[in-house]
Amino acid sequence: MSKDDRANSRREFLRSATLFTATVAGLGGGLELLTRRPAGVAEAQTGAVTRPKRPLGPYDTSEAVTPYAQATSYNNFYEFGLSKSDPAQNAGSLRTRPWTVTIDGEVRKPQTVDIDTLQGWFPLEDRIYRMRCVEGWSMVMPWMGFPLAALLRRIEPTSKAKYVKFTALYDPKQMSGQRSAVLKWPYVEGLRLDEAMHPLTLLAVGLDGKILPNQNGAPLRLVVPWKYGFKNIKSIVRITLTSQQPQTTWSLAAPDEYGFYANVNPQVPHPRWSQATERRIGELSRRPTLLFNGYGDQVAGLYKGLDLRRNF
Ligand SMILES: Nc1nc2c(c(=O)[nH]1)N[C@H]1C(S)=C(S)[C@@H](COP(=O)(O)O)O[C@H]1N2
Ligand SMILES: [Mo]
Repeated sequence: MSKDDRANSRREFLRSATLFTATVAGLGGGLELLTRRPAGVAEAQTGAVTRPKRPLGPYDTSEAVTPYAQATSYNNFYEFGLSKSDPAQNAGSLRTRPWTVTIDGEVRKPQTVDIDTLQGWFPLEDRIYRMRCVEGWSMVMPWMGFPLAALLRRIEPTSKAKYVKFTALYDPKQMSGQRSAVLKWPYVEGLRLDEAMHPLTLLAVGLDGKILPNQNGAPLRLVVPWKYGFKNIKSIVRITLTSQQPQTTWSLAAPDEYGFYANVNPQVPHPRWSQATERRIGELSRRPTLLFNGYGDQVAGLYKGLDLRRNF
C-alpha cells in the first residue's frame, strides 16, 4: 500500500465514521451505540478494522451469522416484487423518513408517533436470532431493536385487548409490487397478546449494527423468531390492539396453507411440501428443522393445550 493509498483509506475511515455518527444520532440509539459501532462500519467499508466481539446475550444463538450481503440481497418483500433479488433492487424508492406509526385500538394511550421519537423511547438491544421461512430456507440474523413488550407496556392495553394487529405501509407509488394484486394490500399480520408480550418478540430498527436496510423492512419490522418468516411484517405503520383475532395476509391468500399461528413445526407439513428440514443460506446440505425453530424452551408454554396441527 502506498502512502497515498493509506491516506485515502484513512480519509475514507474518517468520512465513514462521521457518516456513521450521523446515522446513529438519527437512530436515537444512545451512548452505547455511539461508542461501540464505528469500528464495525470501518470493517464493512475498508476491511481493515475488526469490530470488537460482544459477549453473546441470553437471547442470542451462537450459530454463524448469515453474511450481511446475503441477508440484504435474498429477501421476501412482495411490495417490491416476487423474486428474492427484487427487494434489494427496488426498495430504494421507499422513503423511511419522515415516518409515523399509529398505535390505536384497545389501548389507554392511543397516539401517532414519529419513528425517531418511538425508537428513542427504548434502549436498543442486539439479538442474534434464527429465521426460518415457510419456504424451507433459513438465516441467522443479527437484529437490533427493542422488545415489543416495552412498547405495549408504555401504551397500556385495556383489559379488552387480546391480540395485536400490525399493518404495513400501503403506497403503490413507492411500492411498485402493490400495483399488482398478488396479495391483498396492505400486508397485515397479528399475534396473540401473550405472544406479543414474550421477551423474544422484537421490533427491529437495525441489522448488524446498521440502520435497517429498506429491503429488510425499514424503518420498523416485527421479529418473532419461533414463527415462520412471514409473521415478521416489514415497514409497519400501524399497531392496533384488538379483542378479536386479526386477519393476516397469508392466511387470507391461502387459508389451507398458512395459519394464524405459523409456529415453526417440523411435524406439520405444508400441504405441498415437508417442513422437516431446511436449507441454511450459505450451506450446501439441508439440516433438520427444530420445533418452534429451536426456541421451545422459551415459548412452548404459550401453547399448552393447543392442538398445533389444527392451529398451524
Ligand atoms: N410487508 C411485508 N413483510 C414481509 C414480507 C412481505 O412480503 N411484505 N415477507 C415475509 C417473509 S415471507 C419473510 S421470509 C420475511 C423475510 O425477511 P428478510 O427479507 O428480512 O429475510 O419477511 C416477511 N415480512
Ligand atoms: Mo417467508
